[in-house]
Amino acid sequence: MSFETISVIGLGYIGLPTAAMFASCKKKVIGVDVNQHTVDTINKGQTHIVEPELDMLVHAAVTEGFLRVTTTPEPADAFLIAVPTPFLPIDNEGDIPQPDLKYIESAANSLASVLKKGDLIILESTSPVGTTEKMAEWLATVRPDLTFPQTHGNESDIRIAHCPERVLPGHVVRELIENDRVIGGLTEKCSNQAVELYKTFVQGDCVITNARTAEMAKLTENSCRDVQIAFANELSIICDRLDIDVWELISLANRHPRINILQPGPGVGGHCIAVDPWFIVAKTPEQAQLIHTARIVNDAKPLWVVGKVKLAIADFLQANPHKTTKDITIACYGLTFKPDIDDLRESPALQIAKNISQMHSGTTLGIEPNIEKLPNHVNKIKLVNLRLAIQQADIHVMLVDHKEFKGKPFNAQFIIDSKGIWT
Ligand code: SAJ
Repeated sequence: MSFETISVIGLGYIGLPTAAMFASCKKKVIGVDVNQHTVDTINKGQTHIVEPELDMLVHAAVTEGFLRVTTTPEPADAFLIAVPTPFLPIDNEGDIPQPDLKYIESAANSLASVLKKGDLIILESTSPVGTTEKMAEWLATVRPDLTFPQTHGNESDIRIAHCPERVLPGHVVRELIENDRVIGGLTEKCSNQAVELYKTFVQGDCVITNARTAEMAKLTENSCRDVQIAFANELSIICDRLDIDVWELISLANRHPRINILQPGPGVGGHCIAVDPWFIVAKTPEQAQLIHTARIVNDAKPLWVVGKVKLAIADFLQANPHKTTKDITIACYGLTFKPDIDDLRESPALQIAKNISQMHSGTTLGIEPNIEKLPNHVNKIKLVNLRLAIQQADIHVMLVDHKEFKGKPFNAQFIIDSKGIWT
């Protein structure tokens, strides 16, 4: 089977780079996204995402005619679905968030009308165990004229596989090429075809398993990291209580040949590690005790940082009795969910800065070199440059270790350093 035309549905942080990679290998790629602005931007050869090398790849793909983007699916030989899998709204504080599969369902329904015998469909979106099978059922219901792997095995008209993305934001293009891929076909034939498709640009190994294991592999990777970060975050709180420098402690412990503790921070953000472990907890709440606790530990860290800011305000007022809270300017350094990217999704730093700006009657400054404009819901944070913040702020809160902030740029009495780069 040769895949002449490939369609990528959902042109976000994963879909767009993946579409551009296929196009760079001179495949005809049809990108699909429901957002008209995204479609218009890409068709002009531009990108709506900051990611190294991506703008160049997309520009070349569009100008050379290999990538075209639309709002509705068109016929293709292979379809990759890379849409978000968020949570359903939570009714009560403390409830376990439940996954919302509506974007996968609507992507599947929209491509169903253009499906033809021999097509391959790959679900790349991070998904709770059982989603690929569910998607196959949805498709079979809409297209009773075609046969599917769940009923016709290797002889099915349509092939379906789960192949989770595993690339790290900031290194997406390199990791798309170099990382190994887990390929979970609903049948052996589905897996083999998916491997053939990815081998277009993947230099890593394409390892075959079944769809449920592939789904669980992705959730396991991110849960493992979440649990490890929770350990580091808990250590930072213990060390604060015991007056021990947690970063020195971790670097000492990591000299042990079998210890590799991660770094504490203001919390865990992004749309992956802060989300995916819940998919395991939601499915097996009785069994997933440690994974659940790690989520709670990491989610509590931003409020702990806010607590430290409150203490710093009290200390500042004690040291400056002629001043009131209104006179105090607090600077929050970094607002994205991790260093050197422009992504504010599920950012603990933004949550902390927002929280400070709402509780604090004085000025709250935000310093974010990767963002030009802040979203409306954080309109009490004043976005300024580093120089101005250093001049104006009384309390300095280090939240994201962007390269611009490295090598302590100033001396100040009141510093809360959640990343350990100024202490
Ligand atoms: N963080 C810490 N301490 C650390 C490492 C990270 O507090 O030592 C924080 C970061 O600041 C950030 C969050 O964790 O807020 C997540 O950052 P990350 O760099 O660990 O991961 P993501 O979310 O950018 O990407 C992860 C990756 N998964 C793993 O490394 C297991 C990536 O490979 C996945 O493709 C991605 O999730 C995804 O899309 O699922």
